[in-house]
Amino acid sequence: MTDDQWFREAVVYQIYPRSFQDTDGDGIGDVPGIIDRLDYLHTLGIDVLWLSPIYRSPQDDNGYDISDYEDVDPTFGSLADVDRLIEQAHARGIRIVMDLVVNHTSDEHPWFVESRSSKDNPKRDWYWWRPPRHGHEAGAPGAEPTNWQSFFSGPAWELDEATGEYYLHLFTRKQPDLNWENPDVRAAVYAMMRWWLDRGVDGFRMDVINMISKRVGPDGSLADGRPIAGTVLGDGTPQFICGPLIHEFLQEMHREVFEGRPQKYLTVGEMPMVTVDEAVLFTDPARHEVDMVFQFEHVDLDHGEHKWDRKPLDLRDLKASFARWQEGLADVGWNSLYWNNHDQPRAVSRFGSDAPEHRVASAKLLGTVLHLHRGTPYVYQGEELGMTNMPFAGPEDFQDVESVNYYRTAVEAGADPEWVLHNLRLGSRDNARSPMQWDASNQAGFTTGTPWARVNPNYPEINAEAAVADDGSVFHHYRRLIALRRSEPAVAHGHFTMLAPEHPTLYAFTRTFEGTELLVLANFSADDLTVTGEDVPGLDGWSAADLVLGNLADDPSSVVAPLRAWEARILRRTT
Ligand code: ISL
Repeated sequence: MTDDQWFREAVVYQIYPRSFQDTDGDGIGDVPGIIDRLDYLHTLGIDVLWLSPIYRSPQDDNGYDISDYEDVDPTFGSLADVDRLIEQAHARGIRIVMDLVVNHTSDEHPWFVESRSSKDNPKRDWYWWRPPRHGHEAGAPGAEPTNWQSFFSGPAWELDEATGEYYLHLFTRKQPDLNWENPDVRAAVYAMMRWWLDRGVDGFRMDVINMISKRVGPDGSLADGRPIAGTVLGDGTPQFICGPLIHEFLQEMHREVFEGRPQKYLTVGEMPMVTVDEAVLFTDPARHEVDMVFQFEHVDLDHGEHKWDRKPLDLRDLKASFARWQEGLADVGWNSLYWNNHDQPRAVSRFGSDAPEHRVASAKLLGTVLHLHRGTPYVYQGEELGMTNMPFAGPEDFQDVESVNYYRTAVEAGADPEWVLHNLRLGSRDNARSPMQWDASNQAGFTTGTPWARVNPNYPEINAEAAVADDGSVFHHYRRLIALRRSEPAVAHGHFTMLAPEHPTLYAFTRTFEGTELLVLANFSADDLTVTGEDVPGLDGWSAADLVLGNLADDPSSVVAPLRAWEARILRRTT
């Protein structure tokens, strides 16, 4: 491995600053809070911190709507705090990766304020402005320039009354899309990125970066849209997912921002709907685009017709998806690995079991399976504690703009409110955003004030202080998984082979590297599971003594002993 591939051996921890640690009592997490918790993160053993946005923002989408890229929002602290964070993280060997949100800005960003001020403003073309649809009056139903639906409900176009034109917003109306075809926009973004690198950050997680190149024109198909109980908007995604200039833009970004610097930075592109074939192109080191992408296939498998329409997950589909990505990026490119982030429900409640008797084992099983795939694992704050989904009582418990919009539009369109609520409980992003549970004290040690989002009432039991003190906790299992990655090169570099793809509850695979073989066996169920030689060819060749890490208190007596409820084993041998 060359130094410029260091990210392959790294483990990244995602912080959602708003919910991590508050220090000033305003109920919202802040940068000094992150600094206070660096020792905890160092104990866990992670290499990189990715911070969700802390830039100045009206917080319409919790900071993914940025009004000043070169300043910190006062709720999170100051630039001086960030400098201190960088310095103190680096002192512990931890790198800092910032969120880069440049598909759109806030509508309060000075660029947009100028752009909307008049049709002939020099920055007009920095965003996507269009007149009403031919033959329609501005503001009339269906007058939007295209029928595209925004990701957060409703049309993707908003009328600006003053100039009579519409602007494009793939997300909320307070997140207008930048026009990347304008070279001045790109130059401004690259300059901002260099400014952060000069401050000492170590890379970027790039928000919806595969949407920056668009064909703004054709209507979307209604049939393939994301119908939300009766809306008749179209699916614009074929026009802006991995659009025509995307590779050109990313290569230019690499040249303009990263090339020629003494350090290899980490770049990860968030790419909804990206395919394996596209991902190979994006992550081929020879093409200089990004190191890895966040793809969504495995977290969309329990979606029905649309994200809110949930269906039970079939483990065979999950394995098939992971196997396809492992194989697709085996020779060229690289995978990112995640169960969780700030947009996804909690993994243990979704892929494991949050029943009290299974929570710890299944959370450890999920960590085991994920970290043993080939790719760079991401741990989302609280995942290492086995934090669970929230017990939401009613619609008033939801705060996220996506959830609030969905509830309103679906109920307005006639959907049964109980059904909508059920979907929100399972799928709302608010599940991931409840405050980090630090200890059993008031508000879980997150804040001395009133937390901006409710603390999960299970914090007296599930919290970091208790986990660190308990050698059998999810925390220590994650610590061991990360340590194993350090001591055993097959974890980062081994060749991946999926076994028993058709088994409904067994997740089994091997990793092989320079004479070492790892075997991972995991029981995705609460029933005992007997693994046979048919599932795992050559099973007799393994012995219980090969066990390097299990997830239950007592190790199995033999390798053929049935896997117990949510049991996961990692075995190792040399050939
Ligand atoms: O969370 C989603 C829907 O449930 C996704 O569609 C999500 O919006 C998509 O993955 C893009 O996410 C990113 O960009 C959004 C922001 O709201 C998310 O938090 C961010 O991760 C707009 O900036």
